[in-house]
Amino acid sequence: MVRLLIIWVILSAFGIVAALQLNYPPYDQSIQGQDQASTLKLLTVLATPVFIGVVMMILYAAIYFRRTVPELVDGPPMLGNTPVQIAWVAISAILVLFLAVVGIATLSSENVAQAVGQPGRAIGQSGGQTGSGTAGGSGSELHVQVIAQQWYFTYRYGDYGGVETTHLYLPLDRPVELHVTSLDIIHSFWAYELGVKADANPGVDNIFHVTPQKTGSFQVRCAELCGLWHGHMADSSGQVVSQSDFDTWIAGQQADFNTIGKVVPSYAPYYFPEPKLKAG
Ligand SMILES: [Cu+2]
Repeated sequence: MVRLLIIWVILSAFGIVAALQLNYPPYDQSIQGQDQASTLKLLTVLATPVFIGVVMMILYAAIYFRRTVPELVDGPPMLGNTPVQIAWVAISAILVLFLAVVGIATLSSENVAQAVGQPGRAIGQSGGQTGSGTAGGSGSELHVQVIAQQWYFTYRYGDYGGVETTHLYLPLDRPVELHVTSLDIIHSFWAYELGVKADANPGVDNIFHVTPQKTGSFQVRCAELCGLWHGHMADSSGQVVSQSDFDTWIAGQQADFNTIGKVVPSYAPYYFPEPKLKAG
């Protein structure tokens, strides 16, 4: 038992060091993604000694309690082992209670309180402010509506006159409030590197918060089987760019939108399917 314990401690130490070295998805392109990665890291570090202990017990039993000749009798009945039971319950309780404390502390932290505390808040003003490239100021929260439809995503920027775009550009280090909805059937908006995965339902305004902290592109895909060309909805990407690059880009989008915007439905918190339009 002592020898096994020593081996377990040594292997667990190696295992924890290895678990700390790994990079955990969804990595660190957004603050929320980094939070998810560090939670995954914590769970992996805690689970490593448990996993190693279980594997060691299986190997030990397979080697030392192996039956060498065929026997048709049962082994001696074992009716519990008090020290093992106490250790088992105590270690499980400590791990679970520790995770409960971590979970409660995280839930009450500012980030999460902000994310869940404002359901149903009105999306940025529709109409108006069409000419301004820095509407809402560069430090304030940016409102972006994600519209899923068969079979692509479009985006409307509520703070910029509801301009509709085919690519998702987000400014660096600025909190973004994503309003995910659908034009037709159920989709799922999945920006993996940002740590965002949100149901996109017609008639529903599903709110998610994300703060990009690294420039670069990220994948956008649909994570809900949504018809024949569902796979096409994986063929899309977004960009995190500096605030000045974003201002230039959104100004160009607004110029384009001035001509096409007349035939696009007016900006709304959510939309409903229009079977007649689709059929015709
Ligand atoms: Cu879809």
